[in-house]
Amino acid sequence: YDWKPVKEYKDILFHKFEGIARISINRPQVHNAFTPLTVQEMIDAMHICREDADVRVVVLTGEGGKAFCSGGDQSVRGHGGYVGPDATPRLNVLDLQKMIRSIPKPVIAAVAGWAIGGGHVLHVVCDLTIAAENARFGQTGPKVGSFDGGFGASYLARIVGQKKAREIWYLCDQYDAQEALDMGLVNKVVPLEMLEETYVAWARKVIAKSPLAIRMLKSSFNAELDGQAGIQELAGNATLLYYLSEEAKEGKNAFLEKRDPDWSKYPQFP
Ligand code: 2NE
Repeated sequence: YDWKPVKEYKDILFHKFEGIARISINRPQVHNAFTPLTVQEMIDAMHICREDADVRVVVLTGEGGKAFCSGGDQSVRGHGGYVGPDATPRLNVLDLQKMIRSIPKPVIAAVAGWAIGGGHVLHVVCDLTIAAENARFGQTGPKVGSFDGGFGASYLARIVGQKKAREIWYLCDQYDAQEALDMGLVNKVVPLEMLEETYVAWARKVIAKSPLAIRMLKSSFNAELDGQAGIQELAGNATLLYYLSEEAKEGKNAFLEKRDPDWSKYPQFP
């Protein structure tokens, strides 16, 4: 595949091919653990993916074939969060999780090797997960003095059920790709060497569908779970569609032309 670099970063690689953007954590020496800088770069790349109309699907992955992501880099964990070059402790991965959820395009996690701790939560919040056979999943928070009680707990429980989610967090066991598939935690398992062709094939299938229908579906799935923020997303899409209508344009035109709007021209449905 002819992946073209989009922008240079220190901790991540960012490529595009056809309508697919690929964000890949590039810290294989620590199993792709993230620091505040890694997350800041991923957020920047996600902003670009949101604004770029050519991008229809985002793929999140990790370099090296041995890890998707091993969560927060424990060597820079300080008093109150993970510490970057500005010496401020941060948990900015929570902002990244929200972006993955709210970007109006499907995000596919392509998991080879470890998806552990905060790295596991990252794949959980993605729309779809394709796992290589060597993938290993699990949470470690209670072992290393951490936890994610947001999407990492509640959304995980929506996916695998309350009992299994509590098991995952309370025991901190690791699960192989087949176990993950069996509990509905991933969509598909493929041999490692087929991971790239599989996520490209899945992305192409999504890209062949109506963009607005996919956008509406993503916000519809989120709306039920995300409370007011979820309803805001879905309602924002309803406003987008309404702005495309002649009826909505009549309101704006009447205001600008300093006249009363004439709604009688527009069909009323039962
Ligand atoms: C992933 C796992 C189980 C792999 O084990 P193994 O034995 O295959 O590899 P090893 O030797 O542990 O790791 C290779 C190198 O990567 C570093 C290791 O320290 C090691 O370095 P060297 O000894 O070769 O110098 N490494 C791996 N993960 C790292 C990490 N997260 N931070 C810094 N260095 C890391 C095993 O490596 C493992 O259990 N890793 C730790 C997983 C973990 O606990 N992550 C943090 C969870 S908390 C979190 O992510 C979080 C949250 O809970 C809430 C908000 C935000 C974040």
